Formats: sequence, C-alpha cells, structure tokens
Amino acid sequence: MSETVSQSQLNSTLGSGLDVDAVRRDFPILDIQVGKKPLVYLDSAATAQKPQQVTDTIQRYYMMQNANIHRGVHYLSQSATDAYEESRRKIATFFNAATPDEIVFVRGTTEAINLVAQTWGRTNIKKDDEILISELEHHANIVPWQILCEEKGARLKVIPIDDRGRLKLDAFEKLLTSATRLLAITHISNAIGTVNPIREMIRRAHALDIPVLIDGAQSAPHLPIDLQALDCDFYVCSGHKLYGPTGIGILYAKYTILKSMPPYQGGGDMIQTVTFEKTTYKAPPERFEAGTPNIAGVVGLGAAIDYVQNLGRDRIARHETDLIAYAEDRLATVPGLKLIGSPETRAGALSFVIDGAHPHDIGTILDSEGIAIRAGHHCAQPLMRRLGLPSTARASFACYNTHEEIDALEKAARKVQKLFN
Ligand code: 7TS
Repeated sequence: MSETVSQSQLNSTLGSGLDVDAVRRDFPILDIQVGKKPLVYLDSAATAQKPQQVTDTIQRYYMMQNANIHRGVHYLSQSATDAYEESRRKIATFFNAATPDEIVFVRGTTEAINLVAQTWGRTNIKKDDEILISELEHHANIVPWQILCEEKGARLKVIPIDDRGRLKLDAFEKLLTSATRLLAITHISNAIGTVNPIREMIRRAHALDIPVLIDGAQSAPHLPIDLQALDCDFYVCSGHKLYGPTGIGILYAKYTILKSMPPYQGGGDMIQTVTFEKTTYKAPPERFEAGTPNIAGVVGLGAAIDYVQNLGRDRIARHETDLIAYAEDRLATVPGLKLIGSPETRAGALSFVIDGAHPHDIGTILDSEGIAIRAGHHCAQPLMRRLGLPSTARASFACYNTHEEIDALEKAARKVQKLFN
C-alpha cells in the first residue's frame, strides 16, 4: 500500500474522531479466527456484533434482576420492571420521540410492520385504496402489505428506481394520489445501500394527508434519527442491527395514532378488565405488548443504546461514510468487479458482482479468507429482478470495521476474479 493511501486512511479515521482500536476491544468476537485467518466481519446489515457492555448487561440482568414485569409487588419484579421501563425511556430519548409511550416493544422490524398492517391497516385500508412502497423494499415491507391488500381488495403501488438505484421522485409524485392511504418506505436499502430522501417524501405525503411508515431497520444503526423532526407517523427497527440482542425491536408511532389502533394480540398485561362478556384494553404501549415480553432483550437494547450514544452517533456515521467511500474506491479497481447502483448517498452496505463468478462462490471464497459477507437476494427479490440479477455479494459495515479489512476484501475479490477468469 502506498504511503499516501496510508496517510489518507489515517486522516479519515482521525477525522471521524472514533477510536476504532478501542471500539474493537469491546467486541470479543472480532478476535476469533476463521480457519487460520482473522475474522473480517462485513455482514452487519444482517446482524451487528454485540459489545461486551451489552452481553454483560444481559448476564447481569439474569443473575441479579430476573423476574416477570408489571405484576409482582416483590423487589425483583419491581427491579425488572424499572429496568424495562428505563430502556423504553432511553430509546424514546435516543430517537427523540415525544414520549416513551410512543415506543412499543416487538420482536423486530418484521413484527412491527405486521403489527401496523394488522391493526392500523385493517382498520383504515378499504377496497380500492392504495399503499405505496418502493422497488428497494425488503420483503418485510412488501409481504405484510400484500396480505392486507388481498384481504381488503386494496392495491399495492411501487415507486420505481433508476439505473443508479435511486428512487424516481417524479414517478413518486405521480403515484401519490387521492387513493393513496399509506406511504411505507425504507430509509436505506439493505441490498445496495441507497439512502432515500425520506424527509422530503414525508413532507410531500403529508401535504396530501397521507401517513408515512419508515422502515428504519438499516438507518437506525447508521444515521442519527430525530423522529419529531422527521415527523413520520410510524418508524420501525430491529435491536439486533443496532448492537443489541436478537428478538427485540421497536415500533414507534405518534401517540394519537397508537391510541386509535385496536390490539394486535390478546393476552396478559394488555388488558384493563376481562369478563367473558367484554374485555377492555390498556392504553398504548401496553395495549400492544401482550404476554411476557423479551425483558432481557429490552434491557440489553437499552445497553446498546447507551453504547452507541457513548461512541457518538455522528462519529459512527462519519467513520462509516469514510469506510463506504474507501470500499467503493478500492473495489472499483478490481478487474471485472461491478458495484451495483451508484446513489449519491449510500450508507451501511454495498453490493457487487464479479464477471464469471456466482455470488455464492464469491461468498464461499471470501469465507475461506475469513471474510464474512452476505451473498444472495438479500430478501429483496423484486429489486434483484429490477437490477436483472439473481443475487449479489454484499459487504456491510459497522463502527468496528477498519480500512485494513476493506483492503482484505479487495485482495480476496482479486483472488476470486483470477480464479474465475
Ligand atoms: N427491513 C429492512 C430494510 C431490513 O434490512 C431487514 C433485515 C428487515 C426489514 C427485517 O428485519 P428483521 O430484524 O425483522 O429480520 N435485513 C436483513 C439483511 O439485509 N440481511 O439479513 C437481514
């Protein structure tokens, strides 16, 4: 590597203000070897690794605090309830929700979207209504709406993308009509990394009184999110992509909307009174949290939020922007390698193909070098079809990745190219 490149790498890392060596020490898994190679983890869009602060918190919860919440008068139950509700408050502050009551705990992005479709959607969507999504969506933001549309006789409309992988905003304008009842759109494409101009899109939808759901699965880990400034009606994300545990996620909705929504699941903890004749429900968020929730997951997610806040979301975003730009530059020099899409703003992930090599072969060869990427359709089959590709190889980035890891990716991609050409 030339000295100039090393210097610019150094500058950019210093420029982000993130001490990546220190960050990496918080993630013990990054020290494992794959075969005899050090692990290079470039699959954080699928799930991020967890810092020790999170795993310690979960362990401490089970060792010192474990009890069921919202029911016991005993010490442990109160302690667990306090920890659970403290996480809700932290998360509300982190995303700048108006109140913690706007935060509903769910299993993840997928469950959050299904919840909205099955409660708000079943109440508000009628025959011939339209739900507007985009060609960039993950299946989790397609299929729940399809199920709802089938049930109601409503129609799913799709904002197309251009060849650079950007939404066509002129088409978007035309697709917003008096029949549109909801805009449900991803903030960042998990497959190709496009960052959508959601603030402007929300503004335009609201000008026609159309509510907006933002799929934040890929944006919550990479961008500072201010829900009140964004003014979206729903925002959904998964804890496990945000350095938290699996099986916990967040549904945010404006309180007036949550209050208008019927329950999702019935059971314990979501009721006020039950008789065989009639049951009355608690107010949100409890109304949507039937049964014993993932208490340890909520507490662990709170620790993940603390962790991200301590590192600084702006610092993480600057570091990742550097990494993506560096990866784009380096990969572009590999003969026969094609980056998929070229949006002005990309975050979190990038996809590529290599002439003559199937993406699964790329994934396997990279794995033999200790490099973890994802190969496949990334749960975005309609996007793959639009791109004319069955699948891609995707590298995705997090606060703990380094320029050296991208050098390793470039080197391995060159090896693939040579093997197949
Ligand atoms: N929406 C987007 C944009 C996503 O990237 C994902 C997960 C989901 C929804 C669903 O999230 P879940 O936590 O409920 O599963 N994306 C990926 C991915 O890109 N690779 O594995 C999971």
